[in-house]
Amino acid sequence: MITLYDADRCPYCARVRIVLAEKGIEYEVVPVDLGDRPAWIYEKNRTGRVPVIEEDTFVLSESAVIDEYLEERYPEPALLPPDPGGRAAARLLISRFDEVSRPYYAVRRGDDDARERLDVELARLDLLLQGQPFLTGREFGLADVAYLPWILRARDRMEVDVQRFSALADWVSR
Ligand SMILES: N[C@@H](CCC(=O)N[C@@H](CS)C(=O)NCC(=O)O)C(=O)O
Repeated sequence: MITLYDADRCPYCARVRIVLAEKGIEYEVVPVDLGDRPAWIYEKNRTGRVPVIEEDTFVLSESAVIDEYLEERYPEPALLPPDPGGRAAARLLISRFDEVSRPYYAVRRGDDDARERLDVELARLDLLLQGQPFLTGREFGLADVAYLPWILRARDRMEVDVQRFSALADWVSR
């Protein structure tokens, strides 16, 4: 049984919860209070951050790495495209996620121009989604998982109007 060290509000944890749910993997949750982090979490992850998964003696951190691990260990349903080019495109988007997270956290801090900077990135995603239903093509996959938790939180908690980007809004509904 997989254990997920988790924090409910954490979008990186949401990435892992989504993949676990998509693949129907049973798991148990150990909630970690980020406001009062237990010392033992540093034994699971030297950065002290969540998510972390554990299975017997195997312990793994970093949401994107965990998601790729789950994809390899539980291949069905596939969350990466079947062709090498499609897989590479998904990994490229995931590795460039900082382009969205930097302005996202800047909005959260209330930095000047942050909302405009986030809009530029949302417009970029919108453009991509005008040509295809999901970020790397016809099927929902790891790239969508990597971005969705932040888009939902921007919409629901930061009053970012996602409806201004119609392809992006359709993708969220999908
Ligand atoms: N790069 C990490 C980031 C994880 C992360 O930043 N998690 C936050 C919660 S959303 C955390 O544990 N923060 C505590 C801290 O930074 O001290 C990943 O993708 O898993």
